[in-house]
Amino acid sequence: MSRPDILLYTASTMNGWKPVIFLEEAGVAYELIPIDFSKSEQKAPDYVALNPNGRIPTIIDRSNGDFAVFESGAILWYLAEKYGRFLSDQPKLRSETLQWLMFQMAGVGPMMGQAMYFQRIAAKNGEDDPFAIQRYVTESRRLLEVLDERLKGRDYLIDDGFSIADIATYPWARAYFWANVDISGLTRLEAWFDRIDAREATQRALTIPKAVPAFFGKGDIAAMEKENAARFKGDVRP
Ligand SMILES: N[C@@H](CCC(=O)N[C@@H](CS)C(=O)NCC(=O)O)C(=O)O
Repeated sequence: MSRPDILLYTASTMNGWKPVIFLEEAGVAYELIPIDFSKSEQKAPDYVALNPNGRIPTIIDRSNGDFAVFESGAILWYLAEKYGRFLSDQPKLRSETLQWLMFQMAGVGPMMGQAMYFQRIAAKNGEDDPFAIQRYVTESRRLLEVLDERLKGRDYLIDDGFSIADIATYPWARAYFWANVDISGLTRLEAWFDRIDAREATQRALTIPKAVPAFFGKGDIAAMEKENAARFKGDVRP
């Protein structure tokens, strides 16, 4: 059997799941190499040669001269073009998809990521900063309100259906619990969660390489918080 074109380096995190969701939804064969943060594999020189940011995810396209792509938004865009899925060819819809993809990459991800960092990592390692927490949680809520408004009269973020904008945004927004962001009143956002919660391929992707139910308010939250805080202790006191 020939090797799949796509080699994916990833871990079970919000950014790490994005390419997994794409590949599972598209039914594309891929090879996965899990990156173990506890061993700092994402900082190993061979890996940093592929991903200069020393983070996950990264893909290699073996059918394109072992071309490496880093940054989860760029990876989704690359895969969408390669496989002709989840990105419209119609210029306006295509632009809208990329606008909402950028909105996730520049807004929802970084703000919710910092909300998570200050509460789940910094505070748990003795650096409690209520001002920073308030700032990032409030900004995250504002961004989720923008999504809620966008979803008025729409099933998905873009009018022609499930797209890379949804793929990028869902793992972050859906982890509102882990960021301690209140979503009360955001009924369209919740309906969009329900819609994607019902997508079998996306839900399967959220178990690859492993499921982390605590991000979504389920399972042993205290244990995950402890593990997560210990794993990223060096991001608080190097
Ligand atoms: N903008 C990057 C962010 C990647 C990122 O922050 N990845 C995190 C996991 S969600 C990571 O690799 N963390 C490990 C570390 O910081 O060393 C992307 O979207 O690909």
